[in-house]
Order: sequence, then C-alpha cells, then structure tokens
Amino acid sequence: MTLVKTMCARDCPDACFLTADVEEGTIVLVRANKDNPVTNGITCPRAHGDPTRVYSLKRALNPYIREEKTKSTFSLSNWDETLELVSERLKETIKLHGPESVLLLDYAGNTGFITSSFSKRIWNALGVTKTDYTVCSASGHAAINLHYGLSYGNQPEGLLEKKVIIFWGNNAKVSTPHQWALAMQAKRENDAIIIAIDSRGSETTDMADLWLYPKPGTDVALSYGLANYLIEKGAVDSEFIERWTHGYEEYKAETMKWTPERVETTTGVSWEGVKELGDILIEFSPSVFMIGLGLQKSLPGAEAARAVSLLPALLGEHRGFYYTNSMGWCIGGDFSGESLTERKSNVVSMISLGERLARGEFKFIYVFSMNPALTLPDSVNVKKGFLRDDVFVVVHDTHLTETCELANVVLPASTYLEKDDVIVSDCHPYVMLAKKVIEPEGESRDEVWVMREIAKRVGVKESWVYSDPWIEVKSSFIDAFEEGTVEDYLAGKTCKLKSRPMDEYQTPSGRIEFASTSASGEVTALPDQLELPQGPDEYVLLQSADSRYLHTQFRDVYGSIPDEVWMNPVDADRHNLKDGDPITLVNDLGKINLTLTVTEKVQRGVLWSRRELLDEEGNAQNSLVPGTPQRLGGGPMFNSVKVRVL
Ligand SMILES: Nc1nc2c(c(=O)[nH]1)N[C@H]1C(S)=C(S)[C@@H](COP(=O)(O)OP(=O)(O)OC[C@H]3O[C@@H](n4cnc5c(=O)[nH]c(N)nc54)[C@H](O)[C@@H]3O)O[C@H]1N2
Ligand SMILES: Nc1nc2c(c(=O)[nH]1)N[C@H]1C(S)=C(S)[C@@H](COP(=O)(O)OP(=O)(O)OC[C@H]3O[C@@H](n4cnc5c(=O)[nH]c(N)nc54)[C@H](O)[C@@H]3O)O[C@H]1N2
Ligand SMILES: [Mo]
Repeated sequence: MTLVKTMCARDCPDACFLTADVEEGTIVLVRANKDNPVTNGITCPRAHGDPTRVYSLKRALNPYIREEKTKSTFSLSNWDETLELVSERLKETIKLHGPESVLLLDYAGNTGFITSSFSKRIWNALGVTKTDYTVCSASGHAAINLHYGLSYGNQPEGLLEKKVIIFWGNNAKVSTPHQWALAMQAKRENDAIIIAIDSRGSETTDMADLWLYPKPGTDVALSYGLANYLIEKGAVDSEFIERWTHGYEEYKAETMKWTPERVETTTGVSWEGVKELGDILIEFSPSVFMIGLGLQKSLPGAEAARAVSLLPALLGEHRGFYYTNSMGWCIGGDFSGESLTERKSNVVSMISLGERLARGEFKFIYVFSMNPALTLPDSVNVKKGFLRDDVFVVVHDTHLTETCELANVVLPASTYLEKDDVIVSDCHPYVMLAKKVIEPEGESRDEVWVMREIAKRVGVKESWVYSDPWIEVKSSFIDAFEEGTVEDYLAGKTCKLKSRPMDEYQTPSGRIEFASTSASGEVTALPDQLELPQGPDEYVLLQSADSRYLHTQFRDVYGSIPDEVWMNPVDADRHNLKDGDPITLVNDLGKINLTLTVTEKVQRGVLWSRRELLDEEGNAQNSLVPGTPQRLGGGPMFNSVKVRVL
C-alpha cells in the first residue's frame, strides 16, 4: 500500500488536504489528512466517494465521435483521429466565421490553476468568445467590492475566537463542512452563539441557537432593521466609524426609514427576533457574518450581500464577514495568458447564454470542467442551441455527462487524482502541491496536453501557449507565502499563503464605504431592497446543495439527486396534496415533475428542492430558471425562480 498526499480540486471552499491509499496502482481510499489545521482529518461524502467515482461506469475513458448529433450514435475513436477532426473543424470555423463564432464554455469542475487556467492559453491566443463566469459568486463579489474594495474577510481559524457566528443564507454544515466544524468547536470551547438566517429550515438552522426566517429576498430590509436597532440602542462603535468609514450619515438616514413595522411586513421576521439578534450582538463580541453564496443568487441577492457586509462595520470590526477569500491572497502572474495577447476576446453573459446558443450565434463550442446542460439557467434553450445542426460541440470531461450527450466529440479527461496541479482554497491559507495519485485511467488526458495537441494542429504560433506551466507557478507564487517558499511548496511541503491586511480597503476613499463612491448607473450608493413581485398562485423555488453531491457530480456514486420538493402544510392543503404525492411545477419556460414533502421548514408561498435536479422525463430544474442576469455583477437568480403548481 502506498499513501499519496494531494489536495482536493473540487469547487468547494474547503480545498481539503487528502491522503489516498493506493494498492497496485488502484485507489482504495481517499481521506482528509491532518497536515492542514482547517481541513484537519474530516472527510466529506464526496472525497469518500472518490474511489468509486474514479472507476465508475460513467467514466469517459476514450475519445468518441459522431457525425450528426441527433442522427448518429457515438463511435469509439482514438486521440489522433479525434484531435485531427476537432482541429480541422476549429480552423474551418475561424476561417469562415471568425474567432468570435467559437465559444469556450468552462467552469470549476476542477479548480486547479493548471487545469482550469493555464490550459486556456490556446483560446486566448485564438481570441475566441469567452463567458463572464457569473454563474456562482460574481454578484456577491461585485456587491461587497462596492463597500470594501475587495471581498476577502475572516479566515476559518478566526472563527475560534468569535463569540457570535452568524450564517446568513449559508448552509455551512453542508457547503463548507470544515468551517462549520470550527464554528462548532468555537461553540464548545468559547461558548460561541450560532445564529442562522435562512428562508428555509436547513441542516445549519437545525443546529443553530437562533434561527431567523425571513421571506426570500428580503435580507436588505432585515439588515437595515438590525442596523436601526443597533443605532437606536447606541451600540455602534462611533470611534471606528469615524476613523475607518465613509458615508455613515447617509446610511444611518436610510436605516431610520426601516421602522419595526416596515421591517416586519417586508421580511416576515418579528421585531422581537431582530431585537434578540441585536441584543446578542450588543452583549457578545467579536462576531462574524458568514455571507452565503445562496444569499446572493436572487433578484435582490447582490444587494443582500452588500447590506449584510456593512453590519460588522457598525460593530467596529475590520472585515467582520466571510464571503470568499479568493481575492485576499498575494498570487501574481497570468496563468491563462489573457494579458499576453493583443487580441481582445468577446465576453458574453453566462446567465443569458441560452438565448445566444439557441440563435446559433456560435458555430463551434468547446466545453470543459462544466456540465452546462444541467447547470446553466434557461436549459431548454441551452439544449436547443447545442443540438443545432450547424454547431460543432466538443466536450472534455472526466465523465459521460448530459452535456456529452449533446456533443459531436467527447474527449476523456483525467481526474484531479490523475494529474499534478496547484490548488488554492477560497477560505483557508494552507497549500501543498496537489500530486498525481495514480496514472490516468484509460485514454484520459489532462487539459494542457489536449490544448497543446490542438494548438499544434491549428497552427498556433505563440510560444507562451507551449511554455512550461511550472515556470509560471514559480514566478506567480514568488511573493505569495507567509510561511515557506515557492521551492518548499514545489518540494511538497505544507506552506501558508500571505493574505492582504484586514484593515486595508481598496475603495476610492481607502475606507469602508457605507455609501459607495464607485456605484454607478442603476446601482445605488446604498444597498437597495429590490422587490420580488409574486402573483397569488406563484411560489418561489429555493435551491441548494446536498452533502453527497457536488452540483451534478457523484450521481454515479450516490444515485440520482432525490426529486423531493418541500411545501408548507397550508399550501399543500390548498392544493389538496399530501406527503409523497407527485407534483408538477411549471412556469413559462419549462416544467419539472417532483415528489412532495409537506413541511414547516418552508413558509407559505415558498418551495425548496435540491439544486440542479433532473426528473425522470429528463426535465432539468434549470428549465424553470430565467436567463436574466442580476443588475449588479451579472449573477444568476436561482433563488428567485417563480413557479406554479400544475
Ligand atoms: N456538498 C456540497 N457542498 C458545496 C457545493 C455542492 O454542490 N455540494 N457547492 C459549492 C459551491 S459551488 C457553492 S456556490 C456553495 C454554496 O453554498 P452556500 O453558500 O451555503 O449557498 P446555498 O447552499 O446555495 O444556499 C445557502 C442557504 O441560503 C438560503 N437562501 C436562499 N435564498 C435566501 C434568501 O433570500 N435569504 C436568506 N436569508 N437565505 C436564503 C437557502 O435556503 C440555503 O439554505 O457550496 C459549495 N459547497
Ligand atoms: N438550478 C441551479 N443551477 C445552478 C445552481 C443552483 O443553485 N441552482 N448553482 C450554480 C453554481 S453555484 C455553480 S458553481 C454551477 C456549477 O456548475 P458546473 O461547474 O457545471 O457543475 P458540475 O456539475 O460540478 O460540473 C463540473 C463538470 O466538470 C467535470 N470535471 C471534474 N473534474 C474535471 C477535470 O479535472 N477536468 C475536466 N475536463 N472536467 C472535470 C465533472 O465531471 C462535471 O461534469 O452550477 C450553477 N447552477
Ligand atoms: Mo457555486
């Protein structure tokens, strides 16, 4: 038995240090190791399921080709023939329609710098169309940047010193289990009070000392209400506000408009609840506001994220929130080569891509590290666009996904356990080289190899497309470490990244801006409680993750994502429905068939289901999601989807 240490590359903030047990070249166990004080030995169901996933029947192990997407079946191919075909089609498309007619569509199936960024050099050299990568966290970043400059904040170990930990639209127990474990440790060892603010009952609210239950999308009002209470009580830190902030008077004037009655009517949370939270914050400090990504994925989502981020400034805390720390490290360089070319790429919205695809705006689509057939909004149009006869689709994935089913060519990718890479967490500062654990299964190949093979065949001349990624690692990380050096890192040692100072604000005023001086256009200087209109027969469908799956991954290990939908007993009665009944949800865009669970964990007019579902008829949850980006940051509105019961 050999033990190989590596890091998890999945799209999850925790980025665990892992140890894989390998027997005769086969992975038999993956577990979290203790070299990282944050991910400290706790293994999640995904890492635990990795051996099954690496060897699953759904694994893409060979290149496949089919002539016509809807009329022929896939045939087994080899790399040479497949790369030849892909390159010929790519060259021809660029010649006939220009590089803007080629779309690169990728996301964070693997977050490694080499896999996800360096491999994109070919596309930057060719100047093809790219997306704005807004499907997950972009709106929240844009929102917090308005007030703080950059959106980084509390680091996980900081949780151990907190007396109050507020999970706001953040189901941390499922979505960031190691930060949750630290919060539980703070509760045990430091008597920390755990608060959850969520528009439905979750694994996190179940364990919280206090749960506030606002109507979806009303968190700006709740934040102003809380601020109003703290200000009226004289509980704000005036010295801090004077020294470190800008625009407080304007902000204070707005909070005064949020009277207890108005807050109660808007949010559905009783003023007693607001006071209870306010009193906890007045009595105990320090506190930290854990801003969930779920909070910012709605029509008023970005506004909610910025409103919550300002609360700790009232209490005199420097960046007393956590959103994600991806902007907080000191890593330089340019892995994807964007700055190395004169060519300006066309950038399109990821959220409204469905319409463009259906119109046939792109003639060649290259997908990797993403399953857009199930994860992009407006999936009926996404699918229609992929299936057009005049569009050539290539998918490079580790597994045979629903997007592969819409492709002309499937290229098999090696998993993160089958290649070396550089992984950086979105929350903690610890890094170690992510080492290849086993040789790639079957014919699977990594992204950089594939990029180079295509680049050579297409005749890309730029030398930086063919350069050594590890030279880029060395130069980009030269000033990145607080503990250790880039040589230590490359030698496999655990190192600690340097982070930007907590009291540095990259805003125009150099301060925390209660009223943002960089807000422009329709975006207001202060957080704005945008309204989410809801008709009498309409429900808002909330969606979030299950601990077994990572988006659409791990269905080959744990089975289909359960097709359950939650409804309040009063609503269920109204429709004459009971637990276990089949239920069809519809809107103007699509429909989905689900199974009902009647529960008080959602309030009237609200439903909840696991995200990225697919029903037995093949209807995706995302067929119900409009391709409308948010005003601020261009992010999605998954948690503002309106549906009716058929
Ligand atoms: N197991 C697992 N973990 C994951 C992932 C995964 O797929 N599986 N994905 C990772 C990724 S990419 C992401 S983005 C994160 C997301 O993880 P989180 O940041 O925790 O976000 P969500 O799970 O989307 O939503 C969190 C909570 O927000 C609540 N919510 C929704 N709308 C509102 C609202 O308007 N107000 C309030 N107060 N609450 C609201 C939902 O009910 C939900 O319980 O998880 C990461 N971790
Ligand atoms: N309805 C609805 N839709 C949502 C959301 C929601 O809340 N509701 N949440 C959104 C969010 S927060 C996110 S982050 C996105 C995620 O959207 P996606 O990134 O599309 O999510 P995954 O399903 O994880 O797809 C990643 C793919 O990458 C593949 N992969 C894994 N490792 C590698 C690798 O090393 N190389 C290659 N080439 N491929 C690899 C996996 O097999 C998988 O098919 O979904 C969004 N979609
Ligand atoms: Mo995400």
